[in-house]
Amino acid sequence: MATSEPRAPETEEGPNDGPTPVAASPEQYIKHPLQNRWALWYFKNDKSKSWTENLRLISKFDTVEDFWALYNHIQQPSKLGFGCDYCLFKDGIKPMWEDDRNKLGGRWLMTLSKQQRHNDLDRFWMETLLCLIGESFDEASEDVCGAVVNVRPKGDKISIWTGNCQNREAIMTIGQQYKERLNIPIKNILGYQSHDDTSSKSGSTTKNMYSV
Ligand code: MGP
Repeated sequence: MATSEPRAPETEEGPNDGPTPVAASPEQYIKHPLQNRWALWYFKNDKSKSWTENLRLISKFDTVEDFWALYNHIQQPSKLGFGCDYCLFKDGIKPMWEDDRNKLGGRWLMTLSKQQRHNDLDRFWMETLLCLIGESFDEASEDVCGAVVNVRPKGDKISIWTGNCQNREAIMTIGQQYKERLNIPIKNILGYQSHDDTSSKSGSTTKNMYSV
């Protein structure tokens, strides 16, 4: 009786003489792990809600491939509405001053001019993300908690948050390498401010603890 099972054709050479199957190399199917797992947050300024309620977790990732999948799926900062933020933080650290791993810390703050929204904002943010997930600051990368982009009418801001504002050496390494990586002219000064000072500031500026 005929069977519907597909059968290998029988040749004179016999069934085992075909091309030797090549095992796929792990490079072809294993995603490239990152040193840390990261969480991307989105802040939307809804005035009827508290600051904390406006903060939403978008997604977490721990491989290069999943980072790009997420990055390519979401809007660039320059397309966000005023008052919105993205925050990329190490898994387990909430993107707020109050988190245990932020409360003694501070941030390298880059303030952009209004024109830079078109020229630099998206490029700088992508480079900032790559610095974080690529652990680009040598051992000082341990001190990094996350990064934030704020889209604001008065000028956008990008900052790298670190965990302890007394860790001068790590903070300076991060500031210097970040400035180089973004190709910021030497004359443009980046300042580092403690969250303590930022959260308790009375005027419009916070004093710099460090600068590069
Ligand atoms: P912002 O969003 O960091 O900067 O802080 P923005 O909008 O440019 O304002 P500016 O004051 O720097 O000119 C805006 C406000 O959001 C703060 O004054 C706080 O009320 C609130 N806020 C911001 N952060 C980062 C936090 C935080 O970590 N925790 C809490 N509780 N409130 C925060």
